[in-house]
Amino acid sequence: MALTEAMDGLHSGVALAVHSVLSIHSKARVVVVDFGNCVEPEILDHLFSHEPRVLVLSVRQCQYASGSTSRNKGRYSNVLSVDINCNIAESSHDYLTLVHQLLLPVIYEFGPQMVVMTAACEWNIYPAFLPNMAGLFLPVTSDRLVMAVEIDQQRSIVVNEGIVGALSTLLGRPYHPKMSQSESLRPEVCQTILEVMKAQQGNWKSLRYHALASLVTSSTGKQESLLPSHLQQQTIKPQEDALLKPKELECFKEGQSVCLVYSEAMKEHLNYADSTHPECPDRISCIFEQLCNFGIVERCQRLKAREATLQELERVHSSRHIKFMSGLQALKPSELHHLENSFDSIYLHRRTNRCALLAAGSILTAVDCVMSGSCQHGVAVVRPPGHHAERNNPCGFCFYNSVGVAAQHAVTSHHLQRVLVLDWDVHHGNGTQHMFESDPRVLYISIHRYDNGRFFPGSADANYNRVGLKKGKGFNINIPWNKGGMGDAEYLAAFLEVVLPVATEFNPQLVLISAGFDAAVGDPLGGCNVTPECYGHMTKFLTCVGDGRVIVALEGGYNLTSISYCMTLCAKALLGDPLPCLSGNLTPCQSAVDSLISVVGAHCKFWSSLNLKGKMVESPRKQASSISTQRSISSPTSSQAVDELAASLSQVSMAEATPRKIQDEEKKEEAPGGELEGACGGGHEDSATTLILSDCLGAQELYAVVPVSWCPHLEEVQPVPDGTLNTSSACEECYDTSENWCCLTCVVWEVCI
Ligand code: Q9C
Ligand code: ZN
Repeated sequence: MALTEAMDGLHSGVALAVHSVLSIHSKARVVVVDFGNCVEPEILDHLFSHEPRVLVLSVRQCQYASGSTSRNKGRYSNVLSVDINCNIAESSHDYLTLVHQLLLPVIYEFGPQMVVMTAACEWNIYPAFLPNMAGLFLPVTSDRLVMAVEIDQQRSIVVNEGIVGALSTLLGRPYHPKMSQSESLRPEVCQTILEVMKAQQGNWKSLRYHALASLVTSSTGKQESLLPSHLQQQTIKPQEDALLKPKELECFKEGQSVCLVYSEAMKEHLNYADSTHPECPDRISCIFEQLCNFGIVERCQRLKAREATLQELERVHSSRHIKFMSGLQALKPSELHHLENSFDSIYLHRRTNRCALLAAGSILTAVDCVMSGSCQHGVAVVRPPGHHAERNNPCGFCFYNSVGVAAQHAVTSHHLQRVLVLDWDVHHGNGTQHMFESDPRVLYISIHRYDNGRFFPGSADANYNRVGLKKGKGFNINIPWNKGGMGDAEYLAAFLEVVLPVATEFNPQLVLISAGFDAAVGDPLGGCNVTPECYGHMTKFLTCVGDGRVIVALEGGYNLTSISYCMTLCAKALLGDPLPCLSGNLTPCQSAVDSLISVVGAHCKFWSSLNLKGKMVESPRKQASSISTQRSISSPTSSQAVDELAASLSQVSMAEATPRKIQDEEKKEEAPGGELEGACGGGHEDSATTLILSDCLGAQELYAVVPVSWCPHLEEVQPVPDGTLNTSSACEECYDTSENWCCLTCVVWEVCI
């Protein structure tokens, strides 16, 4: 290997190191992420351009260049260059978006055994840069990460904090300095990401199937080069509070950093009539036993389970419901059995209330422990589960909404402004959504099977277009899968493309995971294939957002072996242990990609990190409750219309087997007239219509009616009363006999020539 003269010490060192790894391990794959400088940008590219075992990702700010740089076009398949025409040094948001949505998908697809990250000093890097990058790159290679950083005496303060934070992160304790409220993404960064994505789609499936891919391809040549004058180069001045001496940094605090709460008392709730019921007492004891076997329990601070108090429950449940629950202990088994029929998927026991109180109280204890600073993270091995429980009634094996009670407790008692509830139970957490859908302080994100409305709990409330209400608009994110079999590839894509960007932008002070493991391999109810390792990776990702406080609370999950391994991997992630790499095909299936496209389409106006195409209408924090009343917002530009069209067309393309529909809740049969989505123009009576519509659009010779995903009237869609729809009858209001099945307030008319 020839080192060129122009090469600086940092890069020649990295080149030699990579070369040496490859000579020792001939089959190794190495990723070099080079946050370099502009002086000699192409050295590593050239050195490794013909070495397929090395993938070079080089990110540079080139604020002196004009227009888009040619390197972004991608000359070598194993070199991905990201040249950005502005100074993004101070903006964490810019970097993180780039890493989440562009670099990580490619890195996971490449599947390296080692990542080498280099950072040159010329960049005025924001303090959390190194720890942020360390946290995100670590899990990919089971912690085989090398960071090569050039230190500049002049900026030693920022760099020192960064280095100490990075070391802490490498040691398994992600470092979370206070981040400034996230600024908006810079247009240059959005443009660059889309440009690189487009150029590299031929090389990387993860980019081809990225939720933004359809937007990328539909925007050919239209994007203007933007260089607003307000983006002058700025110099960074370290703030006073950045002048921390390493030993004062929080990351060096002694003590155990994960608390664990479990009690056998929660095994008492059981099904008298059916001992084979999946929600069985052994669920929690199996998990606990496995945590003991892996030496995890002894590494955690054990907390005592307690019952939730009346006052804590009343914040999210009605007194009627609480009274009903406490009355159960006085009933006979036969009476309890009889009562079960008034609910959906519920069995009752004399001890049900006590167990449900303990489940909720245990999570509250973990919240108090983590918020007091005595632990960084928490694990709650509890049952019965909670996320289906509504304010006023039990549902789906759930009685009190434990995570809901805990989120409200964090807001009310700990005065938190931003709590993230991430629900990866295979079922939608209807109860949690309903409790917080108008509250912007609690961001609810759920990844669940939806099956076009047919999967439990079987309501259209679980669809992607339920984005929250009033002030909570944008703070309810549903990621609905429309078929079974989803696994690591799909969950990873959901995380990299939606969960991480949004969670990072939200900047939560606390993350509560509604951790059902019924999407795991082998679950009898879920029909999905998520591996325990993947649950570990998802947990680890969440420790990288906001203040990095994460509590994992058990919800569903019915394969005792699976759930025990899954919880073990989550706990290991929280303890900072290296996680096994994800293996296998990590390309998400088309149906999952379609779901992600819908989610991004519904939420890009609330979250700038999902809005690389610049479709932002209002930022979520500034946005008022007025969105549905402001008509101006509902008139998209023509380029928006094109994007919506692209998004809805890609929906149509997966419709071969499953025409889009929201299932009539009472009527589980497929009757053509029972399709509801037509109310906003998106429904097609059958697949023949679908084909004709897309044909016409291809030929560009007809008018097309395109529903907008943010139509504020979508929520008002009701089932067709008698199950049939006569499209030729006159409109009840205006007696017009032309088509009356679309919402004319929101429809976008696209005139094709
Ligand atoms: N035909 C949780 O995972 N299934 N609850 C009922 C009715 C109920 C799942 C099927 C599944 C409830 C917490
Ligand atoms: Zn579930």
